[in-house]
Amino acid sequence: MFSSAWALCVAASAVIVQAATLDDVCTSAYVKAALPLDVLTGITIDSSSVVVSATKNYSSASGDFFPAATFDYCAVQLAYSHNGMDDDQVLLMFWLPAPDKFENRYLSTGGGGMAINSGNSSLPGGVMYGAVSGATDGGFGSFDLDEDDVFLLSNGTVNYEALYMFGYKAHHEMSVIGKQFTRNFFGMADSEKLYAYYQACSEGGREGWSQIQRYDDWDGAVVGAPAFRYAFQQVQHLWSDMAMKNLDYYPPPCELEKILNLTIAACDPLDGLTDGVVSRTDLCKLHYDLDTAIGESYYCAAETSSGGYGKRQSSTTPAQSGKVTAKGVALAKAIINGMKDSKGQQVYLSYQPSSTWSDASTTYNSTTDSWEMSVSGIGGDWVDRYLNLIDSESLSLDGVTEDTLKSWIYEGWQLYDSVLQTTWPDLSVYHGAGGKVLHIHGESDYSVPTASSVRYWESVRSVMYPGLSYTASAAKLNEWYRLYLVPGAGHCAPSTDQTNGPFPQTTLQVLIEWVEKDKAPTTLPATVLQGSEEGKEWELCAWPLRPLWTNKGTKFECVYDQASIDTWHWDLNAWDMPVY
Ligand SMILES: *[C@@H]1O[C@H](CO)[C@@H](O)[C@H](O)[C@H]1NC(C)=O
Ligand SMILES: *[C@@H]1O[C@H](CO)[C@@H](O)[C@H](O)[C@H]1NC(C)=O
Ligand SMILES: *[C@@H]1O[C@H](CO)[C@@H](O)[C@H](O)[C@H]1NC(C)=O
Ligand SMILES: *[C@@H]1O[C@H](CO)[C@@H](O)[C@H](O)[C@H]1NC(C)=O
Ligand SMILES: *[C@@H]1O[C@H](CO)[C@@H](O)[C@H](O)[C@H]1NC(C)=O
Ligand SMILES: [Ca+2]
Repeated sequence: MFSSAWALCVAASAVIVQAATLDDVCTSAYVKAALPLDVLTGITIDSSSVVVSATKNYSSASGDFFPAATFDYCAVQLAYSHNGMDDDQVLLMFWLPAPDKFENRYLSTGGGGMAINSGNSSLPGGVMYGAVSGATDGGFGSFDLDEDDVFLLSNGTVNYEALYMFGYKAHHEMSVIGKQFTRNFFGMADSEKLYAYYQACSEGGREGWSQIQRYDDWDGAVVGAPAFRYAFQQVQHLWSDMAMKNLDYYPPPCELEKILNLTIAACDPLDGLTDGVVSRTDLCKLHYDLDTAIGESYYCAAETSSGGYGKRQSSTTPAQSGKVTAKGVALAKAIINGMKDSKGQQVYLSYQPSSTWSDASTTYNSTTDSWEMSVSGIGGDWVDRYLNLIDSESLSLDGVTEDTLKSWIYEGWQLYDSVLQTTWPDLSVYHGAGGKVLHIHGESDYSVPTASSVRYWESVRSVMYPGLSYTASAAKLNEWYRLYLVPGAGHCAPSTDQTNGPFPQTTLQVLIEWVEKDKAPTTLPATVLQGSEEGKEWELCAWPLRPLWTNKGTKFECVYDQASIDTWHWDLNAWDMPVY
């Protein structure tokens, strides 16, 4: 046992701390003495808020972003406040590895949807690599509250503090506090390097970019499918509904599912390997004619869903059968072709063919025995709450036109450009400090269009390397920021429709090797995580190279294919402003 006198002597050398056990350091007194009280001006860490507990032999299951692992950790929750603000309290949760497992690493984790954290679920992804892992509650009141829960104050005005915390402030504060706390806790000398990382997907991907665009807090970041270009991203969720309204056609879900299945079947072989995975959605765009689906029969059995959490009743959908209609195909085309205004000008990019039609879901009405529009919850929440400042989730598209959607984008873009848009293309602060980025995005993402990430990578390339040829600037950017599209993957996860598709489960490990050992990845390793090919290893190609199998599927290459690359570049000619 260590005496409390020793515990107070936190700045003692790393040698002493590394000889300590988890029980020696995972105490309230030790943690309080290690708090970085003066690390950020304008904030006060509340020593009395500290809650400490040790967990031994914790087994964390295999996830999409990290493999299974078993480890001991010390959980530390603490609170801080911004000076001069009433009722302000921000909670941080850190999981720290045992002293003999610590590898001079720190990892920030982020949220998804409207959440700024993922509870504890992302924290194992750092501890298993000898990193202290952190999560923040953004000051929203608890780790379970999301930004949209607190965005409107009770008098109907905007909670700007919560908005800016969500936008970018909370993550910067957590990184600064977390890194110094890590140093103090493990008694690192000032001369010792602490490697700092980030890993998250979706909204968490946007949070990652919010930091990379402003700060140099991290040495490396894994950002997945970022929900950025926010005003566009949120409104584009309403495009499928708008397209249905324009066609006055609300398809049974089974019809769209059939169109998806036919698309996957037709486009799977175009990459040179018939494996159930559309690794080249660009070739699918170039060569698959959706009209060939018209007249194909579909059938889906009746289903009763047991009315999950928050739903009072179970709901029943009837058996669906019929033939794919011309209107069903017109809808699919309108979705793939993306948002247009009333003049036919392109407002935004869209999903790749072979993505599920998630925004186009309809609801069955048993009174009329027909399918009805079910407005996208994410899109509706954005317009009601963030544009109209109404606490509601029942947006109707009555009276709404393509030009209304466009005006919603413009309004949100102006209102939140500096806080949520998150597409600032000049990364010179982060790059200047040596920061690396591994950006991944499922090629069949149904929630954040894959082309959205391609567009941002291209914006950074053209803004940071003007005057160089395409291939020369791409090569320069790839020296520190690489984008990998994941064949068959959906949103931040493998897809249920293309189960033989891989997912890059060890990306943080690859990043660590790149940052700490200068081992730059060329291809990114990925593994099939489900289905009959579970465990099969893949290599992902770095943009702008594209995967291709030749020799009857026996030879794999990453190829440069200009016609395919061009399909990823959207001319958003509805705007006079640059859209990064
Ligand atoms: C740790 O957990 C694993 C399985 O979860 C178990 O097999 C093993 O015995 C445990 N070890 C200790 C030291 O408790
Ligand atoms: C998160 O981790 C802390 C510390 O181990 C634990 O007390 C808490 O119950 C965990 N929360 C959930 C939801 O598992
Ligand atoms: C709304 O409430 C907030 C928080 O209580 C307060 O600071 C603000 O002044 C109020 N605004 C108006 C217009 O009443
Ligand atoms: C689509 O394919 C999946 C997987 O093979 C299958 O389970 C489903 O029934 C198919 N849907 C339709 C409408 O044919
Ligand atoms: C179903 O349709 C009827 C008739 O149009 C309508 O009154 C009712 O509100 C609809 N039910 C739901 C759940 O939308
Ligand atoms: Ca294939």
